[in-house]
Amino acid sequence: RFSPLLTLGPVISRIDLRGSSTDPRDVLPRAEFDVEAALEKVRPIAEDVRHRGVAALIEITERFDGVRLESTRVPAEQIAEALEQLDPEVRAALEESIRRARAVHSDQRRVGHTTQVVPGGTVTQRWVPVDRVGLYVPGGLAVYPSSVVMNVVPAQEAGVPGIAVSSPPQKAFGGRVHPAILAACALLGVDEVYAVGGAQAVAMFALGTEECAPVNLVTGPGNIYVAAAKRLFAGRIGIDSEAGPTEIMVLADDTADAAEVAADLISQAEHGPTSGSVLVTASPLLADAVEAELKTQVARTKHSERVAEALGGPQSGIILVDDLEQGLAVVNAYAAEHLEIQTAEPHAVSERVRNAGAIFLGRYTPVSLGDYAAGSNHVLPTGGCACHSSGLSVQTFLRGVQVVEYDRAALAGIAAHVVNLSAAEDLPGHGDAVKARFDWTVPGA
Ligand code: HSO
Ligand code: ZN
Repeated sequence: RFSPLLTLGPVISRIDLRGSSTDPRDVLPRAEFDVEAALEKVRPIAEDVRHRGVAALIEITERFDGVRLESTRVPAEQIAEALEQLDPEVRAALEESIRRARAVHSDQRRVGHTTQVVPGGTVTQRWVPVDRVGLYVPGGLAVYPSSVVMNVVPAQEAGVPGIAVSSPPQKAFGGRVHPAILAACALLGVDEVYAVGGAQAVAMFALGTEECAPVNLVTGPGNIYVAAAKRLFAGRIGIDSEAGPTEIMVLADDTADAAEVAADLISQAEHGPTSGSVLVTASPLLADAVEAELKTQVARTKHSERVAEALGGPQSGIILVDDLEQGLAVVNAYAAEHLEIQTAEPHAVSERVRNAGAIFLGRYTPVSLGDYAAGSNHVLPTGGCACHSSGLSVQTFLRGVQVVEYDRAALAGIAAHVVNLSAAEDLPGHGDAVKARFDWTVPGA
């Protein structure tokens, strides 16, 4: 295969940080992902859905997806049919992926805990699933039945009673949601599916329509318009983090295999031209070898054009560092969605990583294993959000509720402190609410 992009310049840029104290964030910008600008386009869509519900969704879908829907809800027969027609090998793979994800996510369930603060005074932390979630599954350059698994399994393991999925209808599949996505829903026992994509799907979930009851929380990755719609409705509903383009950072030393590292960098670049693929190494030898491998592998990979664009973009690069120490500084500053550690002692190195969405240790743990079937979740914080957010888990779908109970003696024991603090904040009514229980006199207050 010949890709014209490959002849333009180096397959990936080289950034030499050796002997320099430059902040790596300055040399490796994230791909442009201007959610604010997308908000302008999303607002009128949201307003239309608010006022006209299903009629608006049908019109918007016709405009953006070129599909005229009868109803936004996918009929049960279509879901069943998709499962019947699913390739048996894909079915077996999805079933194993679901099994492993369930094993991991069921272990994440939180049990409530009661703390006895003083005799007669307790605080119980209770974990309650949200009532209803909307899970978005993108269409676009690829289809993501695996993302159905990654959204639905933690919601189910959290005990969410109402689970709805939405995904854009595909012209190429007779105007239906992609059959692999429908089949994944069927395997997971999800029967509430909508053929709506983009910002309009988030608006449908957040506002509700004649066909879809409003949800409490929307999760799942999507394009910039989906991210903008999540931002628009955040507060009214809960959201997971706004998903940006996929990223992989590989921290490697001389012990790494250049062909494998190159294949891993390409695997995530395959998601689209704005994906970020970064190698961090103190070994110029490995850097050269990976670059050479990228050249040959990019030329023969199926989606070479978008892979070449992603690798050639300013968000990708090979970063040369002095040593592991500086490599870790780069890793922690970048806060990658996916971090692979391909070094002699991956465990020890991993202990020193503070910022990463998920960490993949050693040669036999490529990111693509995690994308499909490790049991881990593949909906992870991108764009540096790993320094404050986590990937999807059971916890995403739970709320903590504190249940507080003090008896008379326990309240008496703390009453003076409450009254004195309320006076210090000039909120004496707070203190009075305690005093009222003790004939308005509290010793020591
Ligand atoms: N790497 C993507 C997930 C994915 N890969 C789905 C393939 N299918 C974001 O973590
Ligand atoms: Zn992937």
